[in-house]
Amino acid sequence: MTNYSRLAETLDNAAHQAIPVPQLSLSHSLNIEEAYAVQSISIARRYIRGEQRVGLKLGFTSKAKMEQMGVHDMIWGRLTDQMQYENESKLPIKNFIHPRAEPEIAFRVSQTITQPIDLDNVLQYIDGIAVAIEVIDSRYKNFKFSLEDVVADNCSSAAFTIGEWQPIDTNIRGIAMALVIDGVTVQAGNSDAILGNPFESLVNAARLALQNGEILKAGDVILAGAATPAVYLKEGQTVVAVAEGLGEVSLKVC
Ligand code: OOG
Ligand code: MG
Repeated sequence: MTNYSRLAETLDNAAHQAIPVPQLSLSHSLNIEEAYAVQSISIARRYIRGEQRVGLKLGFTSKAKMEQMGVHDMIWGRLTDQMQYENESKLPIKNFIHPRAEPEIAFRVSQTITQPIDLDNVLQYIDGIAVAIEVIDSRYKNFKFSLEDVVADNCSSAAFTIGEWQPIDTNIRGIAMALVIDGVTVQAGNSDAILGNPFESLVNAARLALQNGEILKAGDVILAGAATPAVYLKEGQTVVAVAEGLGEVSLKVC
């Protein structure tokens, strides 16, 4: 029998110590439910250390991301307070293995979500929309993984920062999104690359949360998934995510 706790400990230690480990799938044949069980145990270790869950993220919600990583299913993971950085703050690269940044849209939940929501009523459940940077940092060597590997690894979640919250009537359909490093646009995309409509990401996050007993409540943050491929970060860089109409948000890699 597979020892999920051992696998969870391996991944949690890899994240904590910033030392990569071999893909679990090289030695274990986990199915997707088992991979989520490993994720849950590994995040529980963070909660025991005092970290708080502050929201959820979706991954592989755009073709650009799926193609970059060779993985073809939507995935979800947990975000904790320790992963959150202030806008314009320093990101200490030594805390990460091989971090990459991607431009994202963040939603802030306004009330507990107790039933599935849809595109017609999503706005009742949020009170803010913002541009965000997600820093992903696979705990696997060479940033290579199967779908089950990445799910067990909390979908590579490592850090994020959120720009100023904007009113919920701010347009996010078909807006330009970009990642800019040291003044050079290194990735550019469109918000509708996220499931055809970024609000779909919120609908799916709510559904997945309900299915998995992760109650979304006021103040929780949802990261919708990147519209563009992610880019490796290096010490000394300033990375900025820009989304038309939402403003920008940045981190200094140090
Ligand atoms: C997995 C996380 C994917 C996104 O926005 O699609 C993700 C990875 O690419 O390592 O965060
Ligand atoms: Mg992401």
